[in-house]
Amino acid sequence: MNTAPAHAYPQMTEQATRILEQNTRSGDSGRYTVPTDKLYPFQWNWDSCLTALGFAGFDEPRAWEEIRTLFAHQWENGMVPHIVFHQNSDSYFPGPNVWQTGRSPVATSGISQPPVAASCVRLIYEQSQDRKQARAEIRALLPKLFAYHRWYLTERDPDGTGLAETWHPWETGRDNSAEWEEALFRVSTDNLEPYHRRDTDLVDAAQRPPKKEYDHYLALVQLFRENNYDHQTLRPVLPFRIADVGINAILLRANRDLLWLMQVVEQHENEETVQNWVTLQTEAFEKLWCAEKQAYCSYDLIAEKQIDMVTSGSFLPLFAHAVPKDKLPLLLETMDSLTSHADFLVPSLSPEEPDFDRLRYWRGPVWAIVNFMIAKGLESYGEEDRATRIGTDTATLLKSHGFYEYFDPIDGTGLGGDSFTWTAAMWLYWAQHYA
Ligand code: 9WN
Repeated sequence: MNTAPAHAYPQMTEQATRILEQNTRSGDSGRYTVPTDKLYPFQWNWDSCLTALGFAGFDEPRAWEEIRTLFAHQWENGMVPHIVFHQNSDSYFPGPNVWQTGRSPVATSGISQPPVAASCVRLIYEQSQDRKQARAEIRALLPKLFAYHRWYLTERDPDGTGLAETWHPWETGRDNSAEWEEALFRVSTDNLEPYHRRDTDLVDAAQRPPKKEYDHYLALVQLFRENNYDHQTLRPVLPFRIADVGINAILLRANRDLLWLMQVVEQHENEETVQNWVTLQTEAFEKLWCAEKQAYCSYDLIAEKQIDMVTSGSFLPLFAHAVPKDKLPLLLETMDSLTSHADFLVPSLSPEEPDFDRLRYWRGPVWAIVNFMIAKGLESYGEEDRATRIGTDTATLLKSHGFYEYFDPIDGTGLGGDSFTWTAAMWLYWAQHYA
């Protein structure tokens, strides 16, 4: 993948490094990064794992520490929360007093996020200079990673279908994707407590989810809270249960990478279980193929129907290497068709979908981290040209507009938060090679 010499843009690299350092905070369990100052003042799950890749190139111990700090807050049932509230802050809503998960001394949210951890650990190991430390870190992390995946494949898949369930749009990491709308609006807001969101104090409201969606996000949090985060009582009453194509692709890749990590440190204890998950998940992926859209789509488990929309998530099965030979050319054709409406790949929602909105968060804008995963997936199929196109688009966006949270797929304008940690990390680890 490395087509240009690293550090071809020394100022960009310096700036990206500074962003990682400036967004570093100290917690009781170690250092961690916030995704960006003020807008997201805590530690987020998949942000931290992907950010560790950025650290890996210039400070390996710091990369491991980022992941260690996150996993220090794993729940007993294996779940790794989507937010760890290390320090108090009023600049984000909802905070720990809304979640009320009862975790102490450090509060956390009560839902998870896409499980990219195992894959990031593998990538850090692959380029590590200090193999001794890397192996020790892997040995310590393995049982935690296994418990995390087991949580997804048991509590979130009690019937053993091979598709993990998502119970809140925030878990998908693609929060306001149009895919979730119909299911989300089934959640009753009748008893919604009054609230004041903070995100729109900091970012133009046109770039964030509308109030109606926020109402439903919070009503869903209330439901979790009323059921004490107990999966057995929650599942039957939840109006929102989705098989998200993104989470399931990331989880499948994560299981493959977990097997790989087990080989590296010769710890074979749970190998057979993970191998069985991989087989089951690979078969289950078939259910997410939408012939009409020529793409992978999420599935509404309550309405029992496919959510037939082409999103950036539709291409994440490439990252999982879950696309069979007969479907690959069709999926690639769908990806190519996006270029007739968007100058920059990969829009989070296809411009051909009626809900496309070039400015609004996960309704159209391009995200560097998703691009990275799709490009990685393309490479694994030998699709170098397409991977290069995505890498080059990402590098151009960052060079021309800065380290923003997301970007307009039509003119490239930087949107959402600025000096964004995982965007900077993606430059350091990946996109700079395409500059
Ligand atoms: C809710 C931190 C997170 C990302 C998500 C992104 C956004 C939070 C929010 O920011 O979500 O988790 O309040 O909007 O959608 O992917 O992890 O960067």
